[in-house]
Amino acid sequence: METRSIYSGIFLAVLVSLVGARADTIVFNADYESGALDSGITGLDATQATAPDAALVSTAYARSGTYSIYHKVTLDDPAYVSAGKPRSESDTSGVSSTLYRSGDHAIYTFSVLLKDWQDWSSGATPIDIVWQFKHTNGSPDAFVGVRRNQLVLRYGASDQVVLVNDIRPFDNKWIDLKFDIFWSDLTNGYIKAWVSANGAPLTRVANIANYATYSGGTGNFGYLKWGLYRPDSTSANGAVMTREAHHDNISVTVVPPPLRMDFQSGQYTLAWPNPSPGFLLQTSPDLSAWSNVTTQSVVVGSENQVTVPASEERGFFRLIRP
Ligand SMILES: [Ca+2]
Repeated sequence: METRSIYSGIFLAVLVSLVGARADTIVFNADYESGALDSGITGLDATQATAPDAALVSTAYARSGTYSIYHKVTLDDPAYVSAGKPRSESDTSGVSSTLYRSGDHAIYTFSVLLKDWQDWSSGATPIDIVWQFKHTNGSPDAFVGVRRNQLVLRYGASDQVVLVNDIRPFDNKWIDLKFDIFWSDLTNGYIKAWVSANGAPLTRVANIANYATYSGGTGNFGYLKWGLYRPDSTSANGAVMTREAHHDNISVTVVPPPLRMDFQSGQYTLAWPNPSPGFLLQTSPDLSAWSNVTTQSVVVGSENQVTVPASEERGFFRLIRP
């Protein structure tokens, strides 16, 4: 019986990791194929700007299917201003599946097309932002924008990674981006970034590790914004008056925290990082019907732990964010 229990434990451990690896979940996908400004997603806001062409669903360019979303900002025109700055941005603060907190791990993709993008030649160097990981009540945790003729990722206090060194060959071409981010208010966060311009292979361009990724603001969550935000661009500093961008294929894939298991003295201990906000431990006898583990987890060191008796010959566990 003892041998059998140990075997069962090993078998289970293998399967736990298998379930964990398979449990990545696409929780958000805006491809605009509904033809609507919210891509058919309740709570997805397209813009706060009032100009009729501040945000449009467009068939002029599409990374997938027929449609993308188009944003436009013209300086010195209040119809392209919101919250006091020239901007027109989609905003997921009303889409709960996209919100992130310290302890979350997710993979983000989006494609951006810089429409007839006028080159920078000299003078002031404002940044035109096309994507934000926006922390509430404060600065973004990270953002992507065009400065001079480079597509850059800004993160931390004022750190920067170049994503595309020269965007000038890529006017009206799609640039695909992928970010793998562990959000943390401690020093164990990371951002990995990949870029593909105009159909080239996806290439790793950033691997920023061991810093507090979740530290831009003091609010209790972050969300996503895409479009155009031109915080430093003015006609007085010679910035290009009108900028336009398309976005498509915006997705969020939630990666569950790693689940670890020990077997000792006839009991299984399941452990995963604390905090892991929103995640529930579930069990299944057959990988088909899943139910929540009702035993309350306890915090031990940096982990949540649940101990369950090894009374069944087999069983499966997973972490899931419903
Ligand atoms: Ca599309």
